Amino acid sequence: MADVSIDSLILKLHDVNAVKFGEYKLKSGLLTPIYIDLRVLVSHPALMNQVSSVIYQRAKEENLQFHSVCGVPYTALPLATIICSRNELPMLIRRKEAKDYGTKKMVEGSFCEGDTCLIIEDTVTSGSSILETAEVLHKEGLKVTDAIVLMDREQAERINATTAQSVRKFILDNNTFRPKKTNGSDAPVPKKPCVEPKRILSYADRAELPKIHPLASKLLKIMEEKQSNLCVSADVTSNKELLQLVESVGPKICMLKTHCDILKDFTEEFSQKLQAEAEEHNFLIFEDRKFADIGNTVKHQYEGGVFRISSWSHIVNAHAVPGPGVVKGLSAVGKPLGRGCLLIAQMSSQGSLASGEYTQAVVKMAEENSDFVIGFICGSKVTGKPEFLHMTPGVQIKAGGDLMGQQYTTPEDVIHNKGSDIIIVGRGILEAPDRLEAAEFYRKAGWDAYKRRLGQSDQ
Ligand code: S5P
Repeated sequence: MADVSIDSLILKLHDVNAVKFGEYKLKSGLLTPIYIDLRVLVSHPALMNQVSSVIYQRAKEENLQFHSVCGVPYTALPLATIICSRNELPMLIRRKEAKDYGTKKMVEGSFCEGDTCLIIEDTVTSGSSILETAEVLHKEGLKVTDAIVLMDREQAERINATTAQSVRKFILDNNTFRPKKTNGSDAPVPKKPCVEPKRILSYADRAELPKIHPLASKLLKIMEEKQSNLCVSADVTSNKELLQLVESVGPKICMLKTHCDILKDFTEEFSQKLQAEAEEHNFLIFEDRKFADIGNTVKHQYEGGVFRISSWSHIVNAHAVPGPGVVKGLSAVGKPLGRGCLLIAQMSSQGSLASGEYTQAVVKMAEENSDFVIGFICGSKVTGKPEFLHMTPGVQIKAGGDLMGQQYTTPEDVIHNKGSDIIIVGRGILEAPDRLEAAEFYRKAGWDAYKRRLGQSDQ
């Protein structure tokens, strides 16, 4: 790769208005002699190549050791692509937003757990977008020890000179950035060939994790024992029909999901019968109540009223919209009883607002309350932490949806491609001519997909 003259690069950046000299007012009100905006770079391929070369040279000068490169979206993404393509380095793409239900892995590309990833960024002010990217990579098990930044905007904007010489100085002086909030060590990591693919833990392995919640562990053991990652969504309207359904599909499922408020004749006696069925057939009960109020209110809704949900349901779920108080309220009732909660990180319905940053915030809330939150309702894996369970509704073998926004995806897609753990199937089974046969079909489809995920597809 040809050496790039920094001076000529600065002049060219100036020519395309990526760097402007003059007097510019910052958001803070201060005046600065330099203004930097590298987003225009994509329209100037020769310049893109030069900037990429400067960044890569810097990585070589610093003798940085890494297995892959990730550009902070969006401006640095094409820069990382050029660097990786020219130098035949593996690249990873960090998804910035994951808009569509179920499409999101947050990091695209192949890597091994513990691999080191170098972050590339065009400009930096506070470093927050680098840290954000580093956190996403960390969640997936990657180490981040270094980031290369073309320009430090804060330092550039503070300098008092208007000459290219000064710009040259800060490009050369300030473009290796060490994210502080990472768990990775600062010591250079020896580059090792990625011989072993990232090992995917089995349900049984996860049941034994030291930090696993006892209820999550119990569910994972049931799944392994019954070879079932199927949860039937018992959306029927009478106690009798629900109990008949459970007697029939009980042996096929790891969990039964209820909506007790659609039952026309719910009684305490019925809830006792349901618990007995759960005991007999070895499954957990998940009341899909979707709590979404302040802590004090959900506490009453969970414990009292007609349904007394906490007395019979092992698992409940909640929206994170109210903030962590909703978990605190539920936890006050459920934790002493050994219950667990799922947070709704994404929804299967069209136009759902639970995506992107919201989903990320939900994951954070779960991590901060892992003594009660055992997992997520989601379209795909939202965290790399194996202690959390991922449960996905909107599953049917035929694609499509209903007339009210429901969107379906297949067991193979949910479990194998999207990395979720449990398929939740309602009408796919309830509307089948033979519910037991349909339950066995979905159990097998979900389990086969899980085996393929583990790389045991021939079993
Ligand atoms: O995002 C969601 C979350 C849930 S819990 N989408 C959903 O469909 N659900 C629930 O899963 C929904 O309330 C219903 O009980 C079930 C899906 O039913 P199906 O008949 O469409 O499979």
